[in-house]
Amino acid sequence: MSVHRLSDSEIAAMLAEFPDWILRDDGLAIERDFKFGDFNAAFGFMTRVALYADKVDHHPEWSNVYNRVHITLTTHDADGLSTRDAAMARAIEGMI
Ligand code: H2B
Repeated sequence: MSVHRLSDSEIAAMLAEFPDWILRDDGLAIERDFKFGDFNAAFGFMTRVALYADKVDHHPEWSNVYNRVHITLTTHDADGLSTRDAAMARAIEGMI
């Protein structure tokens, strides 16, 4: 399934909406680090994101070390960023 890839100005607008997310050096993904009080809180957050991601069929690339979670959002079907990443970032911001 091919998905529209965001233009540079659309990416700039997305970054303005989500100031805690940074554009990866290659411009193909956005990333954010999260820090929680402990592993339980971090994994609870990951569980909420995982259930949502499965429902909307858009999946984060992520890693977890104890109370830290690193999330990378990109759209494989667009070979870069799409509105699906903006929607996922928006949803994630509401799950912290
Ligand atoms: N997740 C992400 N991050 N990008 C995609 O392009 C994508 C996905 N595509 N999850 C979905 C699944 C696709 O592979 C399935 C077949 O709908």
